[in-house]
Amino acid sequence: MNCRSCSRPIEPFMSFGRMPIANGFLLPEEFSQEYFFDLMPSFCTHCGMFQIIEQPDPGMMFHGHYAFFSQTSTGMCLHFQSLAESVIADCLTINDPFVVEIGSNDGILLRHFAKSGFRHLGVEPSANVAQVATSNGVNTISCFFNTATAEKIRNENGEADVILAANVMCHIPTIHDVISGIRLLLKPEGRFLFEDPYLGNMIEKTAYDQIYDEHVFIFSVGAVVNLFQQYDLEVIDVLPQPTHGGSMRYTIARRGFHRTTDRVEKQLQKERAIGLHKPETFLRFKENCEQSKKELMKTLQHLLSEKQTVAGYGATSKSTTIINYCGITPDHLVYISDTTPTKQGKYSPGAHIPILPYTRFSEKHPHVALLFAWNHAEEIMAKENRFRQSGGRWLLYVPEVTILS
Ligand code: DWN
Ligand code: SAH
Repeated sequence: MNCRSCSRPIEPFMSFGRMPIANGFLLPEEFSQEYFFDLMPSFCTHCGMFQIIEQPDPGMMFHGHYAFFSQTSTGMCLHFQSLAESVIADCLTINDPFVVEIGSNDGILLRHFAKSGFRHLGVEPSANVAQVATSNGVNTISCFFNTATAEKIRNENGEADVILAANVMCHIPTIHDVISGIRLLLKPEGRFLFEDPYLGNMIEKTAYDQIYDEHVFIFSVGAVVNLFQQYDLEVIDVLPQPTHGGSMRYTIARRGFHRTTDRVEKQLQKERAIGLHKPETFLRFKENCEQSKKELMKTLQHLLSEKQTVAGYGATSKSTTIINYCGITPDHLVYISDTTPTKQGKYSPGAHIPILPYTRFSEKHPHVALLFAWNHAEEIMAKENRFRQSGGRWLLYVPEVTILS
């Protein structure tokens, strides 16, 4: 296997074992045909790109019944409102600008541009979530973004002033085709802003649940600089974000068109200081994952032996890695509650734990709730304060296995 960024040979440094499609919630009649692949992370010692070796075909993950709808979190709605406001103020001051978003999902970000009357277009292959955006007045085409899509958009609308992408660049294995497309579509002085979960945070918190089929890459600033410089594009700014457990926002532009902030070099220095370029860092991460798994299973076994009811909270994509790597079964978790109607009534990928509406959780609290949506902890704990007041306990596993009473 060769690195998807620099083409040098790469090897896995660990295996999480056989994994199902992370968002592949399913019905009992589908259990026997469930698809599995080997989830093996790898780190390219040449260019620093963290990636998984094998990824299922994109069409198996992103299709007409994709299970993740971005607007299920109020915190994320506020985050994208604030991103839209800063893009409008900083990048769209010229006459009749054009904004393109890659992976626009249900329109959580683009709706702010639509509402303010800006020319905009979302590119979203998962037709069901794209349909939600369209029905809310967000211009969306349902296809994968690549060079051919970029050419078509440019021919029909002209070049883009800004291209946006949140939590999607890390999903796309054919990254060179995507960057060629961005270069083709962007005005010479245009900017490409994207954000994704940050490798530094994942390593620091042992948040290994960021590793699943959709996340073919987990980026660091060093790896992103190396990737884009192959296209004479440079990282002109980086800005850490609290979203999804710790993300990084990157601003990319054609070399020489914009000033680069000091933050880029500072973050590169920080990455060197924490050893993000060293294989030893990933071997330590592997040991931390194994330790975290042991502690989580010890805690769940103990709760089971004490006859405590444990339910999962949030049927996240991330939970698929935790559940299947740790060996969590319906004996440990009676159900997982989730607010997404299309996940409810189905079963979790691999372990087949029932997904129930969150009303089930509030009507009859379990003794303990395993918080799979830990990245939304603040929002969820505020909303569910009755759970704790009535003696319920949250079980967390990031950054370490802890029970909050
Ligand atoms: O990168 C990705 C990010 C943006 O979203 C995608 N590959 C897929 C997805 O990842 P995820 O499923 O891990 O995302 P979340 O945002 O952690 O998922 C939250 C889940 O929890 C949703 O199914 C909704 C649910 N939820 C809930 O039941 N109650 C969420 C909140 C905030 C709640 O209060
Ligand atoms: N931007 C949203 C959605 C992230 S989930 C947010 O931050 O909440 C990832 C999204 O990217 C999915 O909706 C998926 O269908 C889409 N996607 C995956 N591959 C893509 C590609 N090649 N081009 C455009 N979108 C893609």
